[in-house]
Amino acid sequence: MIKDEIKHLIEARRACVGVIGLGYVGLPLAVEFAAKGFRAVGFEVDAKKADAINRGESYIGDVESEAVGKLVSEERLRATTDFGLLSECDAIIICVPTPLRKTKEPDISYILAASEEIQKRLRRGQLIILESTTYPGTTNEVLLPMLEERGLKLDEDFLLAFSPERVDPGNPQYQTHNIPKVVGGCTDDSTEAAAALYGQIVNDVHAVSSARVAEAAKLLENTFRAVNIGMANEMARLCYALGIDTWEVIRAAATKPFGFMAFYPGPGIGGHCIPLDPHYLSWKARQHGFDSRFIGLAEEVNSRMPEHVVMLVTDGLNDAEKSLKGSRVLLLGVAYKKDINDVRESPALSIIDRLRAKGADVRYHDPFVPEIRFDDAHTESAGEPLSSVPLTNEELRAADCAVIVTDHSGVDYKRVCALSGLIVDTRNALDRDLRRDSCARIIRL
Ligand code: SAJ
Repeated sequence: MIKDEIKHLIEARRACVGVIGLGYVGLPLAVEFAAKGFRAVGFEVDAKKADAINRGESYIGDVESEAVGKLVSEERLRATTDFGLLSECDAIIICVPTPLRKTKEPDISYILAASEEIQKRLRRGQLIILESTTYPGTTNEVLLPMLEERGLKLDEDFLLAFSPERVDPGNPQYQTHNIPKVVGGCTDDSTEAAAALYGQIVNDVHAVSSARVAEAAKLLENTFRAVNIGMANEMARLCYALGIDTWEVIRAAATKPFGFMAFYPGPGIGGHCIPLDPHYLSWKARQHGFDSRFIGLAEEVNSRMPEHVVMLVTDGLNDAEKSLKGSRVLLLGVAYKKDINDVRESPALSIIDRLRAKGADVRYHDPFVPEIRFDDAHTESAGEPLSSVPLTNEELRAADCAVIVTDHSGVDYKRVCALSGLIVDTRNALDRDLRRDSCARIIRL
């Protein structure tokens, strides 16, 4: 039974572990296995990344270059663009992106490319695991046929499983070793072998009965967030209409010690998980004639928050007898969430585009993001980059409206309150004292 052969190699830590994709998921994973004594080989299509790793340089915030350098010098870790080396790996873990197409349909092209590379070198005795977030059925319906195409058979010759990634970049409390790992194989042997592998680096492995269950669990986790954030955003628009302070309402509800989990309104949702993952689930549901309305509704509410923010700015300027057209609007923060530099799917991009479409002179300050570029989805801004301006007193005084889009910790909100005439706070960044002592008109989401 190859399950026993693979488990033996794993338990003896003689298994060679290959990781395809050395991004914020793959690199920490490869480093964890290498640090536990396995030989880890990272496969990258980007030679610059592979070279950096082999020089002992990390380009991922959560991975120290010193750790990489030590493991590379001990020949425990190496990176390569030569996918021919996949044949040497006893376990291969796929950690590639799963974006959406412009039609909001799944784009599994990266998974297919990685699977083709594996298929060419697949040999008896290998354990293949997919970690990339994808719709239920991908492992069984897409990967398995590809891997069996050349005559090798599941369970007899190779094992195949899915295990969702749960990396939370920058999280000081949860790293790979203490985030429970869900594992689901296409067969029981696959589940058992994959659980044995992750059991070497993770304290808690949660085995489920199939790859589909594991794929669906991941999508539930992130759809849960998107739907609840959507509820918080709808509550914000409702409270605005009723003249009630949303944040005070949520703070009060959160005193309930059971049966409630606080989510907060914002300018919209960004990142490469929450805005995208639910569409993988709804796409698959539609293939089975099922309309997952919560996902669609959450998307509708969340994607309209930039429009709501622009309305707040317009209302605030109007009350000061100013038109949005010709007004200078200074965005504070453009990253998709606080204290990071990632602007992927950031609502700030849509807010800037909408403000520009109405004739506003838009600037931004973000200590983490020196420059932003717009894709062709942002019609008013396509092609022309925008650079972060220094947060000078002059900049603050000259703005007709300051909009807090990302509540970065390092911004001097006291000075913002002292020098701004109108502030739209979409993140509850200004506490009660700041609001009380400020002469600015402050509109909160
Ligand atoms: N957001 C809100 N209100 C909230 C929470 C988030 O508007 O109450 C916004 C954020 O500002 C951001 C977007 O939603 O624009 C997504 O925020 P997020 O906190 O979900 O952060 P992400 O996108 O980095 O999500 C990742 C996910 N991790 C993985 O998929 C492995 C998610 O499952 C985690 O729960 C999340 O990190 C986390 O908790 O940090």
